[in-house]
Amino acid sequence: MIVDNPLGGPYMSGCVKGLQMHRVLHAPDRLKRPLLRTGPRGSGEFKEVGWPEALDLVAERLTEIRDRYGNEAIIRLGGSGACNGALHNTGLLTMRFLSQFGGYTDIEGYYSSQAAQYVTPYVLGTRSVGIDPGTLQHTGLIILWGANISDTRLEVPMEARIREAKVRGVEVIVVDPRRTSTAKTLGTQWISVRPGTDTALMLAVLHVLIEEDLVDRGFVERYSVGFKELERYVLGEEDGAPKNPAWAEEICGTPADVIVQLARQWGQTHPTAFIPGLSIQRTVGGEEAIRMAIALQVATGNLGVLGGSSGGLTWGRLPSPRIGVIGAPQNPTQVSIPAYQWPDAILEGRRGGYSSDIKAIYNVGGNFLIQGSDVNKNIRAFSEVEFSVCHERFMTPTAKYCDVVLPVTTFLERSDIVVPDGGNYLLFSSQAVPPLYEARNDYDIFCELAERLGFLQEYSEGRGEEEWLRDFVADSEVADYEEFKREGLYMGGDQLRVGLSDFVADPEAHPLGTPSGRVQILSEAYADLGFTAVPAYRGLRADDRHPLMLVTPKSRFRVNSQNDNIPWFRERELHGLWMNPRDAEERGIDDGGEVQVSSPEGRVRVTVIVTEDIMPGVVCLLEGVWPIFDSEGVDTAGSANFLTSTVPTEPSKGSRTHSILVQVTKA
Ligand SMILES: Nc1nc2c(c(=O)[nH]1)N[C@H]1C(S)=C(S)[C@@H](COP(=O)(O)OP(=O)(O)OC[C@H]3O[C@@H](n4cnc5c(=O)[nH]c(N)nc54)[C@H](O)[C@@H]3O)O[C@H]1N2
Ligand SMILES: Nc1nc2c(c(=O)[nH]1)N[C@H]1C(S)=C(S)[C@@H](COP(=O)(O)OP(=O)(O)OC[C@H]3O[C@@H](n4cnc5c(=O)[nH]c(N)nc54)[C@H](O)[C@@H]3O)O[C@H]1N2
Ligand SMILES: [Mo]
Repeated sequence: MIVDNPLGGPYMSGCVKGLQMHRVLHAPDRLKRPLLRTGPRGSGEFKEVGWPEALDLVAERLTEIRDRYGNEAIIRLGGSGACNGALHNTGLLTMRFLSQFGGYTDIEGYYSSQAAQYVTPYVLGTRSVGIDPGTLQHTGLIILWGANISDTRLEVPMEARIREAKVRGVEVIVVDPRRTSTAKTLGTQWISVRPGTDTALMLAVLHVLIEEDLVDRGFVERYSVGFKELERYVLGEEDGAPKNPAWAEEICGTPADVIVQLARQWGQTHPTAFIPGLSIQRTVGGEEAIRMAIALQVATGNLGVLGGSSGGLTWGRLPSPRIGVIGAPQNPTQVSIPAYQWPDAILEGRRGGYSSDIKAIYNVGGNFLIQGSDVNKNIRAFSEVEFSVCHERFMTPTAKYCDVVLPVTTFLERSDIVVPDGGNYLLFSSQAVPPLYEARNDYDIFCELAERLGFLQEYSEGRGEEEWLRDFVADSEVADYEEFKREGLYMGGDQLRVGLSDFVADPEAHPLGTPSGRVQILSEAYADLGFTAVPAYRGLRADDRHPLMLVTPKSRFRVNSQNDNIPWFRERELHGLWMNPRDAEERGIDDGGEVQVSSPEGRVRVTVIVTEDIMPGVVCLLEGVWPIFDSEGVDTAGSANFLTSTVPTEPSKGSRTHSILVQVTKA
């Protein structure tokens, strides 16, 4: 039986994906030996070969590509999967290898959080703006805005801390187009909002705060610049359009009286913890939602306050305990392309304004033929390169397009130190079983290749796993390696950290790294990019051809695309297109029927789930499903990224996988 580490106390509990990880380890379709492609790309025809033959081939092909086209002809893809290991880190290991090989084209930015990472420094001068979940014991109101905590967690102790607050009588408001499991189990109120319209809803909240004199003027004055200009925009003093609840209702689909209520609760309860999901910034104009959320936490006097929050992303936005990690030297070519547009960069190259012409893909810890937006385009990109290699646990749709597929271990087959996304603790993940079949660690695969290419000493520095982990701990605040390894958990001293609390305690002594030293509700630097100086609503509007808005959130039972090939996980949840009864009736669609979902980019066929758990005008397909193609090549499993677009949100060039317009018809 698998149990939680008792040292973690009541708040550190594993999730279903971790507790059931043995099903991944022992899955019958685990890759067992290296594979070379024998049929056309995507056909899934491979032959098994020995490790020496596979590695010789990879070393030879990489060298050929480099010699003929230069290092920047090789692109690094992936970097997730097992991404938070200090050693077995799919991103860092690949960067280290390709840098020492002379360089590569890197992907810059993040699928997860690019818009927020980009915009937050303009407003706050830092990205370190999160809260420790323990601070929720001091909160008076929790607003989960596009945050489905009971499925996505966003910090291990978060769910338990919210539940505890709710039991204490704290209201938990959930703002989401869907009535999620979070809304049902943690929430006290569900407020529905159309995707990508959060900025409009927040502007209307501010309108009410201003009208009802609920703005904390002293706080605004002391800690920010530009509130006056935002106020004028909100009141419509320049454009004659007040951003009031009636204005927002039309855009957001949220009733005006609900907006008024929300504003009153927010303005009257102190402190309020506003916890955004990452979802609100994976939209067209997602940058503005983050700017506006911060402005609201300033207006209500909650930024940097115990029990409050900054309004910026909370997940991963505080430092974890210092610990050594495997180093990745700077990429010698210094060439990179926006992560969200990697297929465009491959297909268009320098001709299309990108910085390199890409001829080879090195993919480690990524399944972008499911997870990348616009899968049809991704398939074309993978079809075009001269060479592609991946390290994988399974024959994923992406692996099927690679020339060489190298079988890797899961995290249960190796030891590592796991650095959480922002929590003040570290985990020691001890090897549970030796590597199965012929699977190898990513690290060992790169060592073998480095040896063939003449830089093994540089890559490994003569160290194996145990030596690296000891060295990492030596370079940390953890005193005793053996004890840490035995106990599996190291807790940092302070579990009640609030980002920006220094600044709020003494803004003169701890000014922000912004031009004014204060919160830039108005940012000239941002306006210089061609956008509004104060946050303003901009977003997609549905049209006649594509009248429905699609969201594509995470499944409780998958890590993005991981686990969908494993029946136990797949059977936990019915996959289908969520649709409100009103939209279904309009189209003569019955629950359980087959529909076609089409966007400007592509189409899928899928079963429909007619439910009141999604608001009218919005449909939902959980992301991460492995496609099943019919004879015409149309996906019949409902894999969301056949419908998404690689046109990013600007200026961050971030993903917008929650801003998709679609039409749904009976199949
Ligand atoms: N179980 C599980 N947990 C995960 C992951 C996983 O794959 N599975 N993935 C991890 C990763 S990589 C990341 S980046 C994070 C992502 O974390 P998030 O981005 O927060 O997760 P999502 O599920 O995309 O969205 C959360 C909720 O926001 C709602 N939503 C979508 N668009 C909007 C919008 O425009 N406005 C509002 N108000 N709500 C909206 C969705 O309906 C959903 O219920 O989760 C992490 N946690
Ligand atoms: N429509 C839509 N698309 C999305 C999103 C969305 O919300 N909606 N979310 C986006 C987000 S936030 C993210 S982070 C991306 C995630 O995109 P990906 O990173 O492509 O997602 P995963 O499915 O987690 O793929 C990781 C792969 O790594 C493999 N793997 C696991 N462990 C290891 C290991 O130790 N070594 C190696 N070599 N491989 C390993 C797994 O088998 C899996 O195939 O997807 C993005 N795509
Ligand atoms: Mo992510």
